[in-house]
Amino acid sequence: MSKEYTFIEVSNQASIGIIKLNRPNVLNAINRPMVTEIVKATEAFDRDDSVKVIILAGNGRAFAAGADIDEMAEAGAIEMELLNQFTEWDRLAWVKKPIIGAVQGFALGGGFELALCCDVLFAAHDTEFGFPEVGLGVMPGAGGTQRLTKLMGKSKAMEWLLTGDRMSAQEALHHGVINRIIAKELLLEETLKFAHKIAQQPSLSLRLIKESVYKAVDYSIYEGMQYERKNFYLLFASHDQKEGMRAFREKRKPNFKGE
Ligand code: CO8
Repeated sequence: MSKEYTFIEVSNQASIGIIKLNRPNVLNAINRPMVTEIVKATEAFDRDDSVKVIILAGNGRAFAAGADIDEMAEAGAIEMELLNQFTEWDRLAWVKKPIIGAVQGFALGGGFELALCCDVLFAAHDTEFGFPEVGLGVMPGAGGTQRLTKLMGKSKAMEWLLTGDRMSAQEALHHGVINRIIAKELLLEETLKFAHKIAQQPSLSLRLIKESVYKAVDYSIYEGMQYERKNFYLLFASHDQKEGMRAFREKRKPNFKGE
């Protein structure tokens, strides 16, 4: 466990980098130093060749109950503009390795937005998602209106964002916001199992698949397919493509090197 972080716990378990939010007294409310730490740890794992997949998790009663309201309550608009804090959050979208969220309890406001930065989301039965910002006289500011709408469509997203109502894990699953619901006591174990499964795959393929899927979210189908094709061609420059196809023909397991 690393000593360089105050608001998160960081560990590395056999090619899986794990980041746990750790402010349980305030339900992991996300203050600015915590964002800095999350981004720093995620980028460090992204650069670390021994790590293939990153897990982002909460603890106790929450993944995170939102941005730290105490930190924001007295802020002014110009101060916020000059602080420009969201450029730091934006860096999470540049992380190349798969990020799997393991969420439990409250995933509200900025906590929900952080969960939506993950590529795959597993949630415990007790998870409650929501954007209560409307009731605080504000609105989501770290991608909530955009990412939720892309995931569940305009009408449903509008409903959750305008009411501030909470969404159960079951509803989130139904609307394609999360991948799986898992018993709380097995959440980390099952997430790790999934992460290890992905980690067996050649890392260049993982990287370019992730990149291509996000193009599908933002590009037209034609532009997205051109992008996909270039990435497909690029993989033919890799050792792992030669090894993967050779191993298939020789009826043996491939030995991937991540290059
Ligand atoms: N910020 C600061 N402190 C919090 C937060 C929060 N978001 N959430 C909970 N806490 C604190 C409480 O103040 C309390 O502290 P204390 O014990 O010192 O009084 C402690 O955590 C436990 O909370 P509760 O006593 O309220 O626990 P309950 O079980 O009664 O209620 C709830 C749990 C329903 C989750 C309740 O705490 C709650 O409503 N929290 C606020 C949820 C919310 O409104 N989130 C949105 C915040 S705004 C936002 O996220 C904007 C995102 C955009 C940008 C991100 C920038 C970084």
